[in-house]
Amino acid sequence: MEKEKSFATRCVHAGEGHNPFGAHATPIYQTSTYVFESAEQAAAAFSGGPGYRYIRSPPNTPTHAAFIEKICSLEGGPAGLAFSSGMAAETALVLSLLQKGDHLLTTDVIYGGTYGLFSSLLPKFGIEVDFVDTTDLERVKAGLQKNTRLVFLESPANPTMAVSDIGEIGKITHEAGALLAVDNTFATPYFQRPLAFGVDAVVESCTKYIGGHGDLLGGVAVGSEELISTMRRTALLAGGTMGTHEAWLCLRGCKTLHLRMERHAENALHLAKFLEGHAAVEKVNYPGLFSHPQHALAGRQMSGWSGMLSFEVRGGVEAGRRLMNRLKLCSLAVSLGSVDTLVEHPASMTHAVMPREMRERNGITDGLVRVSVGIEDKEDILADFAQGLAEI
Ligand code: LCS
Repeated sequence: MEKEKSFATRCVHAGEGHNPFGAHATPIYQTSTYVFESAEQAAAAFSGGPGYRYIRSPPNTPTHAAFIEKICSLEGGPAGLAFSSGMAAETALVLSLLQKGDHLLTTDVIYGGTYGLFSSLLPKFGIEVDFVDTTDLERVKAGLQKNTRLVFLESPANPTMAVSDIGEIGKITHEAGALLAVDNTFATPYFQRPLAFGVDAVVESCTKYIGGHGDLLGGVAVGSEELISTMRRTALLAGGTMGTHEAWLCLRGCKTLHLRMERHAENALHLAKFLEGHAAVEKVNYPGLFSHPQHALAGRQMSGWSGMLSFEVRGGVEAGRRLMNRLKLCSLAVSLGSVDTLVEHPASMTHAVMPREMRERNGITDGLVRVSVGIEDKEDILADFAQGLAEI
């Protein structure tokens, strides 16, 4: 579908409509393999020709192809690939671009699973990894080495919402001869399109806002045809392909992405302001607040603040635990980006794998509570936190 259509129209229409029998909704092509009309046709398909071959082999199925066309249209990239999880997308990215002796420079506030992949798996393959504060451009410059092949950012970052300057880091990275990848899970293409800043690859966990309803596991990578074709070879060999039903759920999720993200962001700002004014709250991390250290930068590179925030309760970990145990409407759970509000404790849950010293240095304190603000009525969410925080 042509790019000129507005984002909302592309959410609904991009990738759709290539259906036989006039099916209105894209069908779920629940098949593992494909039948060829001749041995010659099969040989051509397996020697790099177009078409479907086998479900692990991109383009996987027509359902996957429809989802990839839609997400590429939303992220503004020419090519994409769907994975069984966000972690599978990241793994395929690093296995495609890095080899023994290479260096990966990444950010020091990052999802715990990504931290684990980079800090414990990659060094096994002779890949050096450094975590730096990427909100500071000087540290990024200082962190680049002769053998740096990839810089990997998460912005806004999980769970402190730290925002890194994607455009500037892209320039610095490219001058050093490396590539830049951005994890766009928190902002989604609705609020941030890293490829427009010259980034080489976007990866995203579809488990979150893309699926949007907390009922699937998936991931995606979008980038240049050259980069994605390298990843296709890795994905074919390493596996980690998105399931067909998940591709269909992601395709459907994208159709309401623009509506959901607006409400997530409206509710998150409302809750962030309430928490910032609450006597029991020490500090709120939300890019939409003037108190956020990169508020101005976030305003330049994002078109909205998205639905994630974190905050420190006065009284530290014990007060945080009391709050989480008292919440009634909001659920205590990891993951994020679902229609309902989820609350979790990064230090003991999503980021427990990170050494305490690194967590403390980067603001992932024991008292930090993370909220994935849902699309319920904002006053109901606020009332739940008000009762949870009362006399804490
Ligand atoms: N990137 C970010 C920013 C994430 O937050 C996550 C998962 C991933 C990648 C990995 O995606 P997955 O493989 O789970 O699809 N974040 C989680 C979180 O904060 N709580 O539970 C999972």
